[in-house]
Amino acid sequence: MYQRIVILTGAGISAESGLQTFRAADGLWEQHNIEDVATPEGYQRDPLLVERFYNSRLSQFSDHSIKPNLAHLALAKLTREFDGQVLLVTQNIDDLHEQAGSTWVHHMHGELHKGRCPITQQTFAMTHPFGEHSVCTCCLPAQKLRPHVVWFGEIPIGMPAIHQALAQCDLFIAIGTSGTVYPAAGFVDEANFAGAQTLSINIDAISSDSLFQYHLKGKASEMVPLVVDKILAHQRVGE
Ligand code: BV8
Repeated sequence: MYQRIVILTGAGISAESGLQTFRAADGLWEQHNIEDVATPEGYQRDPLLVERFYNSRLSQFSDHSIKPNLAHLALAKLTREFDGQVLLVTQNIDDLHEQAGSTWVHHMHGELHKGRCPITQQTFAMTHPFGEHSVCTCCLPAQKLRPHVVWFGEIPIGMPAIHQALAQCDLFIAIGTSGTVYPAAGFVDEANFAGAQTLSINIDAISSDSLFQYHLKGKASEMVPLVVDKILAHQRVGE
């Protein structure tokens, strides 16, 4: 049935694992202005505030209560068992796809568990919270690491590879994303242009639903396993 699949996940796939989304009533952006915590200007203006924002998200993982849910596990099964090509692109900076067993995850907005040297752009696994003690080993004097995260106004990671996969895909599935941030929100247009089938899975109806041929309304942990089973059984999705 399908040969080349592109999957885009957003904060909604991690919601059932206990991680806040961005735009829910109790979401991350309700407690902070995007401009203050997710832009280079905000980091320049008040690095301690931004470090506190990302350290609070890092600390959620310290008690190991945040685990992959059935949606993450189903996508890992798809990447293992599908006999065609799957590109798993996530807007999320958590590592729940990797914890679920997905081996090749394209973090287009970066990764929470990595810091980046502001001089060399080299990335480092975070062993301490962001701050004076998290410094690079590639410079003298050592430089304080910034979050390895794509902020608003910065260019997402690996865009050429994503555009190429979208141009060739025959199925595009967006899971748990509000479709409000570009360029990710425009991927469905590229998939439609490529003649792919397009499916969105979301607990709510969202404004970009009309751009998708199919929409499954429900929790990712319930819908994604069903869709993965259909794909592996060589059935069309969305019907
Ligand atoms: C760029 C990392 C240039 C940080 C993030 C005007 C028009 C168009 C574009 C722009 C514009 N002005 C500025 C722009 C560009 C800007 C942008 O799009 N702004 C928006 C606000 C208009 N974009 C950028 O700046 C990007 N860079 O454009 O560079 C360029 C581009 C290409 C090539 C050359 C140059 C960079 C954007 C990256 C910003 N960084 N994250 C961090 O994580 O701290 S964005 C952040 O929000 C996330 O990463 C994610 O990408 C984004 C959207 O969030 P979602 O994942 O969708 O989460 P949200 O809470 O919104 O929604 C959750 C959904 O899940 C909901 O729909 C909910 O119903 C659903 N859900 C909840 N629970 C469940 C569920 N679904 C299923 N099951 C459940 N259980």
